[in-house]
Amino acid sequence: MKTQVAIIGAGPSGLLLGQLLHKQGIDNVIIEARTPEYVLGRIRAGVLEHGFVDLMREAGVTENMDREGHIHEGISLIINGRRERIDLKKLTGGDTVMIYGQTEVTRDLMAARKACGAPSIYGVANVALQDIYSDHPSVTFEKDGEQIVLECDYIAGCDGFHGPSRQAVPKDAIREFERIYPFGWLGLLSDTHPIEDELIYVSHERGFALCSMRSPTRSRYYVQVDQTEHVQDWSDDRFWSELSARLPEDVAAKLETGPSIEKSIAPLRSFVAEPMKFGHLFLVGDAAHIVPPTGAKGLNLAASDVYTLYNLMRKAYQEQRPEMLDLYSEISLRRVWKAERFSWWMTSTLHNFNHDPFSQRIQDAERSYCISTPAARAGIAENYVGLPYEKIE
Ligand code: RFL
Ligand code: PHB
Repeated sequence: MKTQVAIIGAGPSGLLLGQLLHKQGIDNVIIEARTPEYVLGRIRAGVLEHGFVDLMREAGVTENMDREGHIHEGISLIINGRRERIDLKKLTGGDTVMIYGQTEVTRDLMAARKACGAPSIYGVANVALQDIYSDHPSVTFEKDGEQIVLECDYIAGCDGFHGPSRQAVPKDAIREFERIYPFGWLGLLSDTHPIEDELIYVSHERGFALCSMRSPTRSRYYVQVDQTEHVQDWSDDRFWSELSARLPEDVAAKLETGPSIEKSIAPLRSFVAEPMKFGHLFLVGDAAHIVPPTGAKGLNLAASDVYTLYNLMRKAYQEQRPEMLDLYSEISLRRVWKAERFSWWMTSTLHNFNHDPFSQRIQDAERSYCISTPAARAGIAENYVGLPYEKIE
């Protein structure tokens, strides 16, 4: 089997890259370890930057998003009972975010791929990357017991944090930066009306909480929990009462509770691999970097990697300038580290830690300052809506 770009992973990174390349006539094959149903069952992101939405538009996959996505012009921060709205639109001169779930994005991209007939192979096993530093790399894998060799010009490793692409890189060619946070997020999805029209981030003495949503009838809530907690110890009732306890009384009074559709605990981690290109292999999205979810940046960062790689691949194939691909790491990492910084800052400021007295006072000051002036709020807004993508000349 032969293609131009072998894409490992059919999460949002792989599917979006595949669709954009296909539209430009650049041949690609996507291989995925799981089934489509399994991929769609993972409940993750809900907030899309406008850059993400623009890229979906370029891929021609916005029909459902335009109909069902909701534009949000602001978010609220409630810190020790003091509430401030961050007016995203006003503070950024017109930018907003879109509420549309990762599940829906993935479903739309899967449907578009099926409709255009580009090949995706689900349920593959024993994926291995070969000869990444040569001009003729390949990906080998098993499908239904048959051994397949996929020859290609380039490999896009879109296989998430635990996938084989990053593991295929020689240890002395890669540098990894990591921070693990001493807590996790317990998330609950329910078919209940969201507590308010906009997202609310809460910093409370009992811990962080987030009120989010997927639609006007579907809510997504999170509470900070100790990393030793187990989801089976959290009945729906226990979750709802903990969430209520972290909200101001007037807000908690509006909380509509109901049975959970999904409930899970996610660990929080910051991680960056440098560089993101190794010979003919490119790491994209979670395969290269992880952010804690507090800044809503993970999926959005995956999209900016895709934007950069897609545009550089166009230069390589359509203008015969393959050397342009050497810029991939440098351009991607500039934006990655800014999003890492913002996600680390949101996490560090809004969650409870076991701080020493000095660090605790500094955190108190940060919490009080960050919502206190229009300039401080503007910094949050600018990062939350997403920093601009670097144009590729
Ligand atoms: P994914 O989604 O992990 O997809 C990788 C795919 O690769 C497949 N794979 C393999 N395929 C073939 N062979 C193998 N050996 C393979 N090994 C793995 C996997 O099965 C999978 O299908 O990575 P991708 O595409 O880079 O997308 C990244 C996003 O999923 C992630 O960054 C976001 O979900 C993060 N995130 C959020 N991001 C946002 O931008 N806004 C948010 O509001 C937001 N909220 C969140 C989040 C992540 C969360 N969790 C659970 C970590 C909320 C949460 C709770
Ligand atoms: C979500 O709706 O799942 C969500 C929203 C905002 C975040 C993280 C997750 O910062």
